[in-house]
Amino acid sequence: MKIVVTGGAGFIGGNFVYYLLKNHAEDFVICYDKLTYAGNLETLEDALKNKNFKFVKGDISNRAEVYKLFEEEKPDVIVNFAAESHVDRSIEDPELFLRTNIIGTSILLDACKKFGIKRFHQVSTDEVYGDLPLDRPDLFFTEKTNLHTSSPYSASKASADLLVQAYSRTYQIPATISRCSNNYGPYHFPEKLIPLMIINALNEKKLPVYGKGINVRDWLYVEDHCSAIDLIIRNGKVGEIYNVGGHNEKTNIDVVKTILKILGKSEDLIEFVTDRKGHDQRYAIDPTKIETELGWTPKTKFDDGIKKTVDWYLKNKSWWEKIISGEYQNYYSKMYEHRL
Ligand code: NAD
Ligand code: TDX
Repeated sequence: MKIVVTGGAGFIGGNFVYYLLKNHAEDFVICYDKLTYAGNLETLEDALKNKNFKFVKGDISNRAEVYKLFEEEKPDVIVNFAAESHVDRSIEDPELFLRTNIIGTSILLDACKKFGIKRFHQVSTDEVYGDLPLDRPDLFFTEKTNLHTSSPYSASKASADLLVQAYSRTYQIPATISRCSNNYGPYHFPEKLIPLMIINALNEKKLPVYGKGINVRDWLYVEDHCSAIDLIIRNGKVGEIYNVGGHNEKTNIDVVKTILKILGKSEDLIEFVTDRKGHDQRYAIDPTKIETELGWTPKTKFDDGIKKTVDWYLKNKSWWEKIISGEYQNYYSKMYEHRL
């Protein structure tokens, strides 16, 4: 199969490229990526040496570029990871989120309709379900939970999901959707909680915890997300949605303390700062459907995954040092100075 991975120069897309190259030598993988601030060709350095891999620079919201990709490559499968993915950035400036996440997805779907496709897979998120209250640990998101978004980011992802469902029904695009909980692991951009805290702790900088740090996220090691998507594109039923998560709920403050403990750093580095606007309280996925229908199970326990992740950041300083020495510094001042 010829598989196009959009957004493959980012965190999860990059890990998915490696997952495919390692587990499916029979497939040919194309990464299609605009290389925004979050896209990094260094993430794909080893993939670029593989004869079964090719990189194409392009924007999913540029119709001419997307149609050219389809004309030239005639892909069998599209896995759409390409997105603006950071909630805090969406709160500052929503427009780009609408263009990339909604218009971009619609253009990919138009291309599938025009040129044909065997499978279009949309990588969505648990954030489309909104949040759950902290005092109801018995509640979980299922595929039947109503969409109820909180941030411009989650609203744009929910809109994209609705378009995928509409194209699937109206034009018979063979589409599937996965909605995963928070990922962590190698190549995670340091604007997100876990890599930001690891890197700040290594640099003896303060660790900015929003609010009281009691918000809960359901963490999944990125390779387990990749194995779920791989199963869905091969065995998943067209038209279906699959929730992906490993019952791994942690408060933010617990995650931060765990990272400090692994690194042997003091908890005095923690600094409670102004909360995120509209901050979702708790995410928690019920993965029963993908477990029972497709036999998916997550392999990495949080205690092991977080140690592997910290270790990766220790061994790959050159990957993140280049990122944090550039434009990232302006981003950091803009996002964090006013929170103190
Ligand atoms: P990321 O920000 O690390 O990577 C996004 C990638 O998309 C980058 O390589 C970027 O260059 C590329 N991109 C952005 N706009 C583009 C455009 N217009 N055209 C082509 N490429 C473009 O994001 P991530 O954390 O790897 O998330 C990937 C996908 O998974 C997103 O769709 C996100 O909504 C979803 N998701 C993420 C998580 C998570 O915890 N990170 C959880 C569930 C779902
Ligand atoms: O500096 C910080 N301090 C802090 O307390 C940052 C960056 C985050 N937080 C909190 C906010 C959240 O409660 O940590 C939690 C996790 O924050 P993020 O890493 O920004 O992730 P989140 O908002 O949960 O969204 C992530 O999971 C779902 C991804 O970024 C999304 O792309 C995905 O859809």
